[in-house]
Amino acid sequence: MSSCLFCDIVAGDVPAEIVHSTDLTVAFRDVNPAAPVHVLVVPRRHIESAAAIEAADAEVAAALFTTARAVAEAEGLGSTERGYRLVMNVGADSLNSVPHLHVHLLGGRPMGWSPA
Ligand code: DGP
Repeated sequence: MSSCLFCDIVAGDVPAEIVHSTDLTVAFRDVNPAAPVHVLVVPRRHIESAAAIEAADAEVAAALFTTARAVAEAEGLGSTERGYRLVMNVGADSLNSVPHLHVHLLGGRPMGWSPA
């Protein structure tokens, strides 16, 4: 894909505060945080959204969640007393704005039942 913001962050062509990376994933802080901890976990390989995940993507899909857990633990959110929220937006109604699969990891404050 020629112009994708998160592909550019993964490639190092757009700066971001990267907090964790693996062979399959990169995690970086959201530029517009909605919580004290707001990290985006993305696959290195371009996948448009959660709605585009196929069975062959099982390894990378699992890696998104294991990376999110590693970030949460590193940010001090790993205990059941703290915890965190994972959000994946799909399509216009969800306000998905960047068409590269990403998991929002939100935490550091109690949350009500709203997206963030
Ligand atoms: P979504 O609305 O689910 O597509 O979330 C996209 C998120 O990406 C949004 O919370 C803001 C964040 N974002 C947009 N542009 C940049 C950027 O250039 N750098 C970083 N770190 N985050 C960005």
